[in-house]
Amino acid sequence: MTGDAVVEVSGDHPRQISSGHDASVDLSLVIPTYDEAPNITALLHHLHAVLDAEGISHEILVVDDDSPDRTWDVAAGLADEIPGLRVVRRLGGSGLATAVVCGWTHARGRLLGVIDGDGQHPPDVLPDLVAAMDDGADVAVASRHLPGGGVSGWSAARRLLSRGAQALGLLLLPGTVGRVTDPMSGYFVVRRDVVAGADLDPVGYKILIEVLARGEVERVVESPYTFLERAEGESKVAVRHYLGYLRHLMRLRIHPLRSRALVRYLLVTLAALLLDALVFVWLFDTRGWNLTRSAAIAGEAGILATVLLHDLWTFAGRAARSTTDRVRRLLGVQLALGVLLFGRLAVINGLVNWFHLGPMAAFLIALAAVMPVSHLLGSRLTWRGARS
Ligand SMILES: Nc1nc2c(ncn2[C@@H]2O[C@H](COP(=O)(O)OP(=O)(O)OP(=O)(O)O)[C@@H](O)[C@H]2O)c(=O)[nH]1
Ligand SMILES: [Mg+2]
Repeated sequence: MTGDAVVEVSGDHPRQISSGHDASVDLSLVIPTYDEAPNITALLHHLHAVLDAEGISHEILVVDDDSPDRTWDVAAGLADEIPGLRVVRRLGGSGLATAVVCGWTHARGRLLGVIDGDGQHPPDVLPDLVAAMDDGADVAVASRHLPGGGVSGWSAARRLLSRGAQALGLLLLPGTVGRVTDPMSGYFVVRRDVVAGADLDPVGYKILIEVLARGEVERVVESPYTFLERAEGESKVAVRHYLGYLRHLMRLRIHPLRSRALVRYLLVTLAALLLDALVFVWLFDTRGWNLTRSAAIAGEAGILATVLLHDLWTFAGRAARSTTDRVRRLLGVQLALGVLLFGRLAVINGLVNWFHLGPMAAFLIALAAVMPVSHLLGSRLTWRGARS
């Protein structure tokens, strides 16, 4: 009796969240489940009642990893009573965070949310989160660590582990983990377009960290809540989840090395250096201009090429596109690279005057030594908001 409410998908489901949404659905709430049959019915009724009472148009997507206790089947049995309920039965896949992303790829709403399926996240906080989103937040997080929030019935060891994990996150990813009081929260709402272009690739449990690290997040708002005790069923938290968390942090730490943005970064740098060299050869060799002037103008050409290419290509669609932003970036790169350009001129002159190198050799050495670092540094500083 699974009915039409169940969609079966395979584990290696695409991760791309589309940018288009259905105007009639405000919130798409995903509930990742594994063996939550004893909890899911009460939770679904409670959620539906709260959202209905608040007049929030919604759909609820239960994403179940083919639970042995047939949670998906139990949930699907409620589809007639709870309009907007859909069940995704994932075959051959596992993991809380990827289940959430899978649910979001099936979602139709303007806002994408997530809540645990075991009743530990009180549904009554959901309207606060949606209200924060309506007030302009990019992400609204339910937090245990704000005044008014907390955990009930956690042992000292579990509190310590949770805080330890947070501290580790702060150490490795301060710019991401430090943005919220409760980065471990599995209860939050995000605007669709914040994650639509992002390549979400989470490991383990901590989907919020993935969203904060890879999404286009400007404004985060938190609401306090108390993490309730699990009513029925068993926790799935195991030692491997702590290891998974560590792997997740490391992956995000080095993620610029894997991202498409970095490849473009490097190509732009290379192109700028090439242009720099060509302009220098042309001015110095062909036109016969003096060394310092040729090197300065060549360096400037490289800087302008960097700004232009990053804006039009590397971060196209990501960085803010207004003229003011462009001017701000141009000035930023100019400042950062301009200082190093002076350094380069000094190196060139030093090599020629003190080490008696030929001007071309001196130029090339300075180009190779100073400019790649400065281009990367300048780009890094200036496109900070682009979060590569
Ligand atoms: N689809 C799916 N859901 C999962 C998976 N692991 C956990 N979940 C669900 O994710 C939610 C949170 O998991 P829990 O095991 O309750 O983790 P927790 O709430 O941090 O820990 P406890 O306080 O011990 O319950 C629950 O709804 C689980 O059923 C998984 O591999 N796949
Ligand atoms: Mg739980």
